[in-house]
Amino acid sequence: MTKTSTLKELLNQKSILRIVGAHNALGAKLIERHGFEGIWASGLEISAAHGVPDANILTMTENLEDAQIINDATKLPVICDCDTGYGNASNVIHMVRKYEAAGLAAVVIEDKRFPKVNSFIPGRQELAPIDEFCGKIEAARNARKNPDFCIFARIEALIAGWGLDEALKRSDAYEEAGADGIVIHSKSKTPDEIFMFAEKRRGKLPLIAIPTTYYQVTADELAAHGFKIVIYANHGLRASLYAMNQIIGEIARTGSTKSVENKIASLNDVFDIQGMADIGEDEKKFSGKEPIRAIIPAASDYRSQPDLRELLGNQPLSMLEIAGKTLLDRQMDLLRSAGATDICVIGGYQSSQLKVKGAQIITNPDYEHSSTAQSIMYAEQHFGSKCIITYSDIMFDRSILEQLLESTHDFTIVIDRAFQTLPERSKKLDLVIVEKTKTPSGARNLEPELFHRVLKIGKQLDQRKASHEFIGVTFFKKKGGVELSKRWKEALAKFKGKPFYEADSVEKAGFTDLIQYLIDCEFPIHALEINHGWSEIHSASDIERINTYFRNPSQEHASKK
Ligand code: SPV
Ligand code: MG
Repeated sequence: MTKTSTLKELLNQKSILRIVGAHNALGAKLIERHGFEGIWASGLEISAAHGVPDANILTMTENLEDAQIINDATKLPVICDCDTGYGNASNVIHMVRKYEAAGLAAVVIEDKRFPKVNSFIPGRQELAPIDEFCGKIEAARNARKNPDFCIFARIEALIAGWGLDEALKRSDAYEEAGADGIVIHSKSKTPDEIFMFAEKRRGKLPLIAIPTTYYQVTADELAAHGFKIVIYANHGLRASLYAMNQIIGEIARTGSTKSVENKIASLNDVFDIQGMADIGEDEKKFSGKEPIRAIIPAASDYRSQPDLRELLGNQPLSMLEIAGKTLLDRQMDLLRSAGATDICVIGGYQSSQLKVKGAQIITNPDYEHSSTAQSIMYAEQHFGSKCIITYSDIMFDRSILEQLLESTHDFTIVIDRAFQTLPERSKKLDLVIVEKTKTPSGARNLEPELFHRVLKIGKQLDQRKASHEFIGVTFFKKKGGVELSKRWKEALAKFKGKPFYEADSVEKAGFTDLIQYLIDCEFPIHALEINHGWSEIHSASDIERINTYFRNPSQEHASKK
């Protein structure tokens, strides 16, 4: 349904229509939210918003542009204040064509001389001769394509001090000329003269009141006196002028915004009225690019590692500085450079010391009695349709993430085959056994075999049988995340207080225990095979090596591009 027919339909209903003035999209949206039936694109509001007097200083084009912005922001029909029609009958013809084509519901033209001034400015309120104004109404009728596009005639006789009889005479003439409604404007402090007008006029056209000076009147009283539309013409503008003045003044006086913070709309209110939520939804639906999320479980207390105790003091490992930047910031840079937009860090030990910009921090309050599986599951809400998990005690090359994000599998971990060639490390490694490759022996395989199917994962696997080491980086899609949540809940219920794979109890399960559970539940876990390109940070020598790597600018450039 077009807005012209909406307005026509509303006019056929019995009750009075309540219309509120706006000068921009924000006001229009608020008016709609509060359940009004339409919007008045007010000349006073629009000119004030442009910082100029309401005296035909703005051109028709400028007024139309703002009316269109208002119209686009709302489903409500917009009735446009078109002053005197911007000139003579020829200007009115052009104006009606433009306003109708723009999808506006109605125009109001007033019977003053061009250039007009606002009706509440004393002095210069000059009326146009009746015939001349009737000519404008006829021209407007003639110019419109759709008879539902309303042309309302506004009588300024009471404003100009010409009295009730002149107003009534004009009402008859304008109805005769084909107007669709009559605005009877008044600057009286009471509604008596417009009530008198309503009682005495002979015509049948819908009557419109603009109760600016006789503000005590209610919509019901106006309806009872035969009015069909009430326009609260300028209250949004005056409200915002008042509020802005108060707040800006208070900031000037106090030298801070502290005292005004709870007197103003919150940023969330602003985002809400701007439709930020819709944008998020639209982007999800139409951008074709799923947002990449990331989780960094950083809850562990590493002080039990002698090398780290001294370096860390009582900081979490993530706050360790590596070549002038914290480990956490380096991981954030890496994740962001691979396209992760939504990063969540799970704190635990000294989580208040986790300082990071642009990431959400969630705390695992039970970090001392739980482990990585529990910490990761604290961020369950964060999984989404593409999610990277990276342990907080590793650094790796960006190319690994790029390859990982190419995985077509639901759940992919990164495994390194170089571990077998390295000297033995003090820490127990997360070992992996993958399915043997299916390539017939002796034949070449054109496609590189990057991804393997994981059969076993855990610290207690036989090192001679293990083919790879899990580096602590995982990527899963929606199905993988759903499976992870489901199996975690199931395991918690089934193994409550009991050993769970390599953990003393399910509550203390490591992430690899949970992955093994998924494998045993026949959920396919795949692995991206790499050869070096990463390091854990567990000892003074690890730190030294990584510092050197990042201090060498050519290497840093290569890894960050
Ligand atoms: C306007 O809002 O611009 C009007 C109504 O014309 S009033 O200012 O009350 O005259
Ligand atoms: Mg006006």
